[in-house]
Amino acid sequence: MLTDEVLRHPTKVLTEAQRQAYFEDGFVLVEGAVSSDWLERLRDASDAMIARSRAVTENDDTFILEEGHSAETPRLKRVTSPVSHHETFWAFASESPIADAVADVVGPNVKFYHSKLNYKWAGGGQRFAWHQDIQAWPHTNYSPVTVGVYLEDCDMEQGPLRTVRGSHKGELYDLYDENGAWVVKIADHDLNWLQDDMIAHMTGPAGTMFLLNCRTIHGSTTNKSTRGRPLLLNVFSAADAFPYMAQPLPSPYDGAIVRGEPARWAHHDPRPCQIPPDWSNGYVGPWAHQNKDQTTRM
Ligand SMILES: O=C(O)CCC(=O)C(=O)O
Repeated sequence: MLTDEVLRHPTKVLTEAQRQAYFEDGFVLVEGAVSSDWLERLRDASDAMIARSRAVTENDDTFILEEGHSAETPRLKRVTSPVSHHETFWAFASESPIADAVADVVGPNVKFYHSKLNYKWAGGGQRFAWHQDIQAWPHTNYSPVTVGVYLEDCDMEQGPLRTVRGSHKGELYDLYDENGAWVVKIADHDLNWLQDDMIAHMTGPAGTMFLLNCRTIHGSTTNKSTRGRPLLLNVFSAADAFPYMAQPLPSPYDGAIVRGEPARWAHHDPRPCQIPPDWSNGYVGPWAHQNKDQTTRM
């Protein structure tokens, strides 16, 4: 659905100004978007996952471990596809107002794509180099949007997600390095135009939500604080956007329609998209590549 058509539908969760900001900037940050009831349920589900991780000693399909992880002191980078592992995460993705917020920016027909829970543990945590998401999971159009929700307060010390304002309107960059390795990182020389005042930090109290367009350049630094930064990320698209490469984070809910109706016609955006490695034999996430080069511009 084209933006003009989306705008003909009144918003349900965002204000009109927030929706305009999303289209203009490629993201929007909304404090107090998630109720305390949902937050409590999500934290309980997260605690249950952390408890399960105590029995885990190496990365597997569910847990990506942070250095120093042990049964006594769990340290997680990520729970992959939380919707596959705890019913609360799917209930939140499908029943909570976040899917309505997505409808506000993609139109009334909304499809679920995948989810992840990035912890960024206290005193370290994963950093993410500047990148765009859509090259990792190309779709027939650029409606895919990630909804981020902080389960705890997140300030500048905790390595909040940060975005480059308006970058969704620019080009898609090469996420392979000069040796052809998939590094999920935009090369420094491609970002020589980037100024500090173009960068927005997604900080806020627990329950803060942001919507991030799939073309928007974003990243985050390490967590220098003594507090963790659990960030739940759910990706949705308009129902008329169809992925054409293997799903990197499969779940039983791939392609589930969470609002409105399935599409009978695919919508195609003519702008080209880079193709990722073939994930059909398993996904290798950015942590496998990005922490090798700590000098790179963040
Ligand atoms: O957790 C973060 O800070 C960034 C996550 C991210 O950029 C991604 O998963 O694409």
